[in-house]
Parts: sequence; C-alpha cells; structure tokens
Amino acid sequence: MKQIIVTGSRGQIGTELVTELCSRYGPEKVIATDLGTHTDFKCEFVELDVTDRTSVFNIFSRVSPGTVFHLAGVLSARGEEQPETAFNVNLNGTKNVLDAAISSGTERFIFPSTIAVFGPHTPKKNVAVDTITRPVTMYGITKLFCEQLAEYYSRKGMIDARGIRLPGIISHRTPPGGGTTDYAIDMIRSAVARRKYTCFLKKDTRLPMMYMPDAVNALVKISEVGSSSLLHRTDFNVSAFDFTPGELETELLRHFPGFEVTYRQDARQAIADSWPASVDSSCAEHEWGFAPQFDMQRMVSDMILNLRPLVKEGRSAQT
Ligand code: AKB
Repeated sequence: MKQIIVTGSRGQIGTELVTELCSRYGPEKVIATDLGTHTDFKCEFVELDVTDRTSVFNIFSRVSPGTVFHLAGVLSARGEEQPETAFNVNLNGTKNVLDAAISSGTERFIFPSTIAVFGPHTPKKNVAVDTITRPVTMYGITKLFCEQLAEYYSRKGMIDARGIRLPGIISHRTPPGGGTTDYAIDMIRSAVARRKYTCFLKKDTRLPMMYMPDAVNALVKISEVGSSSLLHRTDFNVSAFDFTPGELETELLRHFPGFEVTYRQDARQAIADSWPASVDSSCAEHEWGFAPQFDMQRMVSDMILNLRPLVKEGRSAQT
C-alpha cells in the first residue's frame, strides 16, 4: 500500500482522521501536513502551507502517495471575515493539491465539502444532492467550485476524486475554528463546565449535524470503496441528525438542570439562514454504505463523558 498524505491535519477533523489512519494502516503509511510544527501524531509530520505551490509539489513528488485527504480549508464564519484568505486557501490551495496529486500519480483525492454549497434558493428540508446550489458565502462558493473541479479531473480520468458534504461536526478533542455550527460544541462545553452560554444563533435555527466518529468513518469509507458503485463523486450529502440550539439546550438540561442559555444573534445568523435545515443522505447510503451510528442523544452523552475529565482536571472547557 502506498502512503497517504493528509493536509490540514492539525484541524478539528484532521487530528482525529490522522489518528484513525495511523491505527488502521500503520503510522509509517501516513504523512500529516499542516501549518505549524507541534503535533502528537505517531506518523511523520511535515510543515506545509497549501497555498505555497512549490512546497506542495515538493512533498507530493517526494512521497508519491496513493491517496490524499485534503482537509486544509477556511470555514464559513472566518471566510466571511477574511474572504481573500478563504479564496486563497480553499481555491488556490485545493488547485495546488489537485495538480500536485495528479502530477505525482496519486490515485485518490478525498475532500470534505460542506452543506455551505447550498444557498437561500435551495429547498430547506431533506435537501437532495442534485438540487439548486447557489451559495452566498465565500466558503460555500469556493467549496462548490472545488467539488466541480475535482469531479472534472475525475471525469477526465486524471485522478479518482471523492467528496462528502459535511454538516456541522461535533467533537471534543480539537476545537473547530471559524465555523457557524461551532455553537453546538461551545454550548456543550459550557454546560459541562457549569457556565452560562450565550448562543450566537437564534433558538430555532435548525442545521444538519454529525458526530466526529461518524465523520471520520465516512471519510475512510468513501476512500476505500470501489469506483464501480459510485454514481456521484464529489458531492455526497451526509448527515446523521439535525437540531436547533433550543433543542440542544433542552437535551443538555436533562443532564445539567439549571444550565442557562441566552440568545444573541450575530453575523453568523445570516450564514446559517442560507443553509438547509436537513439533508438527504440516501445517495451516500446506497452508493457506498454511509451508516452513521450516533443520534443526537448518544452524541450528547458521549461528549459529556469525554469532556467531564477535562473539567475535573481544571483544564478549561472553553474553545
Ligand atoms: C461551518 O460551520 O463553517 C462548517 C460547515 C457546516 O461546513 N462546520
């Protein structure tokens, strides 16, 4: 088996995906890359800025990987604050990684897209894969373009590209940064730390979500499945459940009676309002067996179980 390169490996999903890939295939098979230097990974780590085309080409020609998981990206809220950076990282960075992967003969390009590819003209509920995609955020626009670019190269037979449109991903290990769905993690962390929480979205804003173990499994699964079963390529909707901040508050109150949430919306509300409330994951289920294990209640219980020791140790549960 050839080696695997992971970009954006120090991010929320990257840290957990690298750990899973190391335990499945062995640390010698995984090269984690990202900005910065320090990691606890068992595998080799290479400092890499995906916008630096020469460095991206250098690592791909040295490693000649079989698969790349391209996770480096700027999320929705940060993308609206820094649209130039989002454009550069999400679009130019992805083009660099795709070009370097193709020129080094990489077989598979695995890519997390997002529900942000949808926009206000998309139907709200149980949204199909092949529906209106007219995003209104820089994050959504760049991700949609990259879905289509990767699919274009795939159709031309230059690389086997696969992508999943992730919803909000909830996890306890590495905090997310700059997303709109981050409120859910912040709210759970606040409840566990017995702090009040001020939510930046309205109480009734419904968004699709998924727990990290299901997201990691989905990425690994889509990277392993044979091509013959795939009718779609880079645009699979995947989601495990959906909820509103109000519903999450109610669930947390069952564990922490007295937990207090106030609602004060900010600019992120407009981003959330442009996204679907729920998506239809049936293409992913039928074409490659997507089958999430965690519902909302199990996710909340597992988050609490994992966050409690951090609070007891006195480590801040703040993101
Ligand atoms: C974000 O909130 O920006 C991300 C996403 C839904 O893609 N979590």
